[in-house]
Order: sequence, then C-alpha cells, then structure tokens
Amino acid sequence: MTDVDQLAAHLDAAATSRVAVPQLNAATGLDVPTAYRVQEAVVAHRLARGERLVGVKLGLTSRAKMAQMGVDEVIWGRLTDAMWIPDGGTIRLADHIHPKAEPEVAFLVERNAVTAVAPAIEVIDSRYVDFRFTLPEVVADNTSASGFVLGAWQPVPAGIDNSGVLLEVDGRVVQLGSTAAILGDPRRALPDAVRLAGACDLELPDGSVLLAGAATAAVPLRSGTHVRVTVERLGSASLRVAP
Ligand code: 0L1
Ligand code: MG
Repeated sequence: MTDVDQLAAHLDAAATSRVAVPQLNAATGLDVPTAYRVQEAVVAHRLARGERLVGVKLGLTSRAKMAQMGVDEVIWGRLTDAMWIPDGGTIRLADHIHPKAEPEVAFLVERNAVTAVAPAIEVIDSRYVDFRFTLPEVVADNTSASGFVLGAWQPVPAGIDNSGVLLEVDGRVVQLGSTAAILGDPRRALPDAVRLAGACDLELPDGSVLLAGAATAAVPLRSGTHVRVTVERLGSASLRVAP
C-alpha cells in the first residue's frame, strides 16, 4: 500500500535539497488517483512554509507528449506564488535540479470563465533522476512544476487556436510550433482543468492562473542564457538564467 505522506515528504525533500531521487519502487503500488493525493500532500509542504496556491497547470497536453508517455489523458498540477518569476526576471540553476523551459499560453480565470490571456514560459524540473518517470510518478511530483513567467495579460484575441510560437535561446530560435499543439486548441484548457481539478475537490478561485500546456518540446536551461517565448497575437515573455 502507498504511504502518501511518506512519498510526499520524500519528493518535497528532493525539491528543497535540489537532489534528484530515484524513480519510485514498484512496491509503493502508486496508481494515478493515489498519486494526486501525494501531489496534494507535496504541495501542502509548500503551503506550510507560507506559499499560496495561485492556480493550476495542465501537462502532457500535446499528442507528442501523450504518445511518449503512452497515455490519452492530460494531467494537472498546482501552482504557488513562490513559483512565479517576474517577466524578464532571473533564476539560478542552483535553485533547481535540471530545469527546462517550455513555451505556454496562460489564462486568467474569473467566475469560472477565461477573462484574459498571456504568453508564458513554464520552468519544469522533475525531482526524479534523469527526468524519467511513469505517469503516477510525475503526477505525484506535481507534474514537474517549478516556475512560470507570465507576459502581459490581454483580452483573448481571435485566432489563438492556431498562433505561431517561438522559443528563443540567446536570440536563436530553438523551437517553433503552434498553439494548436496545446489540446488542439488551448481554449480547451479551462474545461479540462475544471473537470480534472474538480475531481480532486479543487475549485479555481477568481484570479487563478491556468497554464494551458506546452506548444513545443522543452529545452534544458543553461547558465547565463536568455530565454524568450513569443506567441503570435500575444507578444513575448522572457527569463534569464544567472551566470
Ligand atoms: O508541463 C508539462 O507538460 C510537464 C508535465 C510533466 C512531464 C514533464 O516533466 O515533461
Ligand atoms: Mg508545461
């Protein structure tokens, strides 16, 4: 039987010590519903340190990532205020294990509706060795959530279902995609998030941030680099990695 609190403490210790842990032993018997209970307990450690829940993220939202994991359902995780990185802000590799950045679209949720949209960068940082995990393992690890940058909020424009997306590192385009890679249309993120989080008794209060998912593969973050995401019709968001 899975010891939810013990696994949560194990994953939280990996995050706070910045030392990756091996994939979990099959003997833990972790399944997806139990993994969401572990995730809640992992995030409870953050909340006990004074962090505040500010939203949710969806993961495995592209056909490519789903096929890679052999699943046909998206996963979701919790975002806290401590994960927020100001647009143009700087992060330190030493505060992470092996972080990667991916281009996303963020929505602002109020009264159960989307009221604004922004270009975004998600920093993912698996707490498992080599960024390798099974589906329950990554769910328990809060879907690798580590940080997020939000560009400027604006009303949702027409055409956001298929807008070009660029991920640049030091001014060089390293990933190119479309928002259509996010669930076929990123606007599907809200009903999916409400359904998935609702199944775990979590509602999205007014002002919640919703990271809809990645439009391209993630890129590893290296010291001293500048990362910019540009989403057609929405503009850009960026971060710097300290040298
Ligand atoms: O945000 C994401 O799509 C990541 C979900 C977890 C899988 C990963 O860490 O690549
Ligand atoms: Mg993501």
